[in-house]
Amino acid sequence: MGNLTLAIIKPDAVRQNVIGEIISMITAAGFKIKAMKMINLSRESAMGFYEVHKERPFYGELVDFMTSGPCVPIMLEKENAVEDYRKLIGATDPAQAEEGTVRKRFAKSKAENCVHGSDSDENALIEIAHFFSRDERLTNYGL
Ligand code: IDP
Ligand code: MG
Repeated sequence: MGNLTLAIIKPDAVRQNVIGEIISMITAAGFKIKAMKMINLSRESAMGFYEVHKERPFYGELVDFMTSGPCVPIMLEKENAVEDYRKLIGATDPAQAEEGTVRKRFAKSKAENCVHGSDSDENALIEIAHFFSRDERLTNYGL
């Protein structure tokens, strides 16, 4: 069972000024912050990060959205991190998200849904390495 995941507080949540509320929900759920920063993603970086979705009809819209303002990538540690964090954020479409989840509380649409979460242990490591250098991680975990 992996113990790391990559969260991103997306530009729509930064615009709503709810970075603090979302981090509070994350830490209250037992996650430890292992690396964090606020950045403006370049188009190149956003396209690379979402490369798995490049054939999807919403890819262009997704890259536009993710480069529309600053976002906050966060490396998180907890036992069963990937699954537990995805439970905390709720379904991709906030209309489907359960009460008490981050997306139910703050997301406005399926596209602008406040937060990202890795979908597997393998992708978590790839995504953490996309944003954080060895020096930026409190724990290197051999990455
Ligand atoms: P996830 O973020 O819950 O893992 P994915 O299916 O991996 O969802 O999609 C990645 C991101 O692409 C979503 O978080 C959302 O921002 C955007 N997205 C997903 N489906 C749609 C859609 O049907 N229309 C517009 N944007 C979408
Ligand atoms: Mg996904």
